[in-house]
Order: sequence, then C-alpha cells, then structure tokens
Amino acid sequence: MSYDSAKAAFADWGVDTEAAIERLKTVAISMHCWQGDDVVGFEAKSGSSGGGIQATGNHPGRARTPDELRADLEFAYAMIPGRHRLNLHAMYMDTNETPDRDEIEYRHFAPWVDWARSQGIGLDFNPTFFAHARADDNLTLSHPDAGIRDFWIEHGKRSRDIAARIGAELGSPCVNNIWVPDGYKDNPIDRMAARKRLEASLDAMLAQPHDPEHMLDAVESKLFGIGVEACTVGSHEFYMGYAIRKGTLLCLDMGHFHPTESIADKLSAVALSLPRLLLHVSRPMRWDSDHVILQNDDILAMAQELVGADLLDRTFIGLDFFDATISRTAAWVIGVRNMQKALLRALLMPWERLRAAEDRLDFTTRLTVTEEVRDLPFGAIWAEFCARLETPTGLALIGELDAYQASVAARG
Ligand code: RNT
Ligand code: ZN
Repeated sequence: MSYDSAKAAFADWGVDTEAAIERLKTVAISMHCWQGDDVVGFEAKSGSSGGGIQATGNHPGRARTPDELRADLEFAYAMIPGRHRLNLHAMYMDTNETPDRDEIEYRHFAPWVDWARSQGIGLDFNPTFFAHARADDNLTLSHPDAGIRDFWIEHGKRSRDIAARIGAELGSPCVNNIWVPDGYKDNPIDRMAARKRLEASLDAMLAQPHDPEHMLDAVESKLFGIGVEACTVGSHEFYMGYAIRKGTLLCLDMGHFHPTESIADKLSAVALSLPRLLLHVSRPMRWDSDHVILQNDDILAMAQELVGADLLDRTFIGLDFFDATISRTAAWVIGVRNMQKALLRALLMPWERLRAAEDRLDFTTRLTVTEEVRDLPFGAIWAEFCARLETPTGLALIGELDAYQASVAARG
C-alpha cells in the first residue's frame, strides 16, 4: 500500500501520520554496548560476567576490541532510522593501561567520546559492579567489609566523574545508571543491615553534586538473580524510596519484576513521584533472560503508556538484552527497530476517541477501537519513516544484515 493511501486510512480515524512520524524522529534510544560482545568488556581479564547475568550462545563474530565494537555499532546505527545514543559500561574502557575499577579516569574512555562526536551521537554510562574478583560473593556496595565497600564506592565516584565529563564534552546529559548485583542465595538473617550498608554506600557515592546538564544519576532495582534467589538488597521498594528521597532517576528493567507484573502499568504510578525515569527495555523469558525485544504485548503496552501518559519527554529509553545465539549486530538492529515500531504504533492510536470512550464508561467502544485499529496499514507508515531516514526495510534490510554478519564471521 502507498504511504498516501495509508495516511488517508489513518486520517479516517482522526490520526495524523505526519505528526507521528515527526514525533518518532525526535526519540533517541540508548543502545547498549554489551549486546555486541556478550557482556565481556575490554579489561585485561577473562571469564563470565557474574552477578547472575549471562549471555548464552557462541555465534561467530563477537567484537573483541573497541575498534571491532565501533565498526559493528556504526553498521547497526546505519540500519536503524534516526539518531540514537550509545550506553557504555565502565568495563568497555579503551586504553592500553590496565586500571583497576577504582583507578578509572576519563582518559580511559576518551576514544569513545571522540568517536561519539564524529558520529553525532550521545553517550550514557554505567559503573560495572560485576565481573570482578571483589564482586565474586555477589556483594559490593553492601558488603560487610568496609574495605570492599570503599573500593566500589571509589569506582562509583569515578564513574560519575567520567559520565559528567562525557556529558559536558558532548553537550548532552549522560545518564549514569547504577546497578549492583548484591544479594543472598539463601535467607539472610539481617536484611536491614545489608540495606543500610547499601544506602550509606550510595550516599557516599552520590555526595558530590554534578550539573544535571552533564550527568544524571539513575538507580536500577531487581527482584532476584541466579545465585541471589533469597534476597536482592537493591529491591524495587528500596530504590523507589531512595530515588524519591534523593532525586535520582529510577531505572525500571522489564526483566526485574515478577513475570505477572506489568512494568507498563508502573510508569504512570512512579512518574507521580519522580520527574524522570530510565527504562531498560528487555524481554524476560521465565527469568531475567534478556532476550531480544519483540513487538509483543509487553513492549506495545510500554510504548502506549509512554505516549498516552505523555512521558516520552521525561523517560530515557535504554535497551538491555544480550543474545549470543544470533548475529549480534542483527540483535541490536531488530531490538531498536522494534522499540521504534512500538512507539510508532502508539503514536498512531486514536487517543481522543479512546479517552472519550473510557470517560463515559463505554468499554465496548474502547475495546472495539483498540482491536480494529490493529488492522490499519501500519507497515506503510513505518516504511515511509524508514525511507525518509534512508534506512532499508524488509528484504533489503535482511540482505544488509546477512552481508555484514558474513564479513565478521571469521573473527576468532
Ligand atoms: C542486570 C541489569 C543490568 C545489566 C547491565 C549490563 O540484571 O539488568 O542493567 O544488564 O548493567
Ligand atoms: Zn538492566
């Protein structure tokens, strides 16, 4: 179907496709560097990520160096319409030096900033509290040993300084997201002591104020992880209270709640108490498995809430998944595009008609409308969006993805 016919079909429902396309152009999604190399990073070490997170699979083509990762990222961004961001983790430093986590400095990340500037993209940042000997017990900021806590507090402080400098260099606030794996495999005796230690460590880490034009702190909760089944110190309640009291962003990861909970439902609730939110859009399957996101009900519901509750301007959208059984570049491209498609579908909903039906308790009409508009020619609008931003779709996209994967498959 041509764009003009599709535009007319939406116009019949009172939906302006041009406005939707223009709005979607302004949404930058923070693409996570760690899908490109199975959460390994570039420190002088080897081994698994630990902390209960794990990429599974051995598809050829894993990026082994910062240059390989940047090449893969450049390809992926070329396959994604619009201008987006890169979400870096501290363990992705680019340097010949071998600083420990409590020794990192801006210069170890400066090549990423030069590259981001050349690409015209913004950067976000994360301290790395896992994949390290001092995190092997799945206790970092809440460790009973003050020496270990201090080590991680120093890492967190340095990460904030680096993130602030990145944001200043690029002229765009760098979201610095704090996730720690801390928890207990079996029932702890003193949860309160652990949570008080985490709180005190966070307070020490966050004590130094930074210009919000350069850096924004975020804290990420979790329900449980492999090896920390009984208690996660930084639970949802812990961080929701902390974020409200301390004025940080709250990060909601879609894999970090009970599987029957709707994370979309939480947005409007927490947004009443928090001016800004961060999302880790992910797809948990039976556990926090971090599958590549689909255009499934969970993602569509999330996008609908962002649009319907008018939260797009105060929510930072980051992705968090890692699949090593498929082309890693294709995983990025599919995931980011699916987030955009979900947002476009939400932007193309007849909101006024739906709200009016709900307000007069006409739930029949509300349901009829949501189900009928699924049949509108969304694909033609998406194709037009991609064409205007010179990005391939369909078979042409698959050809590009295949050719790039073939070009990296020989990496060792
Ligand atoms: C882990 C958290 C966290 C990590 C990244 C790599 O469960 O989701 O966000 O995935 O920091
Ligand atoms: Zn996450």
